Amino acid sequence: MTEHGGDEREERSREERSWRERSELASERSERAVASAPPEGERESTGAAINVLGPPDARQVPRFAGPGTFARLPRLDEVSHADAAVLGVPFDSGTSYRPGARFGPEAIRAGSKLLRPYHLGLEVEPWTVIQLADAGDVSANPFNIMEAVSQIEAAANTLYGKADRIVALGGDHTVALPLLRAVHGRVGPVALIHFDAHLDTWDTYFGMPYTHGTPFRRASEEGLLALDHCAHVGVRNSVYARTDFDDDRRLGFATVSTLDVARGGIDAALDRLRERVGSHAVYISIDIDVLDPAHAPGTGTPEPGGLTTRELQLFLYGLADLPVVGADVVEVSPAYDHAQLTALAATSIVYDLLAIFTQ
Ligand SMILES: [Mn+2]
Repeated sequence: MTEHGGDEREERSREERSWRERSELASERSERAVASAPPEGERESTGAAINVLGPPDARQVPRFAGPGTFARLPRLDEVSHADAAVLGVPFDSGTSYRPGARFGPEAIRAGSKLLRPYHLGLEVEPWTVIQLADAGDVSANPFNIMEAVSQIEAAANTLYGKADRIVALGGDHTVALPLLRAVHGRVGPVALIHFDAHLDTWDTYFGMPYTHGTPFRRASEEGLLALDHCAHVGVRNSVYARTDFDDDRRLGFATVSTLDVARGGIDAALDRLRERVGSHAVYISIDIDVLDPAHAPGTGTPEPGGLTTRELQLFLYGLADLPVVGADVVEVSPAYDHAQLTALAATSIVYDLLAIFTQ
């Protein structure tokens, strides 16, 4: 910024200033930079929308300062309408093993401060091309799963009045069911591409139908999914029974296992996925445990032999031109994380999804 470049104090030599003067001036400059920094979305002149409000410029407001929203994007109430919104869903009462995904949204937001404006993989500046915003967190009852599911569905439906698409930050995988209900209400049945080490189409746990291992059986039963146009990617050892896959096919899914990816390559897997979804609207649900624990240790049910973060990126870029209507990234459990590995992986994936929304 140059608007205070003509300030008389700027022209005094640094040697003349006392330490106190310099300190005060630095503080004043910093405050002014925060107040007047051009959002990255407005700074660019690449033919993008002029009225898009983006994050503060990290060359003027350090990444570790500024708003606590995802990527320091504006809050939803700071923009009149968002093309896509990030929604935190801090709920993990459907977890079967290690809990803690209720702290996933704040970990992902904390990891997102490092994101920069240009997405190299898709050659786009997401902050500039479309209006993005952070819609905050859903308040979901941690002691009553049924009520929480209803609250998440209601929150998503309300949000759709102000944002066209949602990327949800889980939370455990239970939250995908109410999110799919809300998406179904807008566009009808969707082709679900489900990245996960697990099928999540089991019937019940301990007799309970709404858990993080059952959302997609419920979704299929409720008619939320385009039957026979859905797929799991990244399924691997260990599974309860061979018959799980028979049930799964009947519910409308094909499976691309990590061994399929390792043996046949990502391009062949992408061909299968694209053929599978056809021309249907696509919803992408990503359980962070699809990644190998080396890449994402901070999760509830880690399984060795998973995808690398880079392989998942290649999958997402290969799906970018499909009509993706919504997405979620779930099961980030920061208590089991190390050096933000999982949070940073999740952050980069959310960034990929927002970039896909610009396509
Ligand atoms: Mn899952």
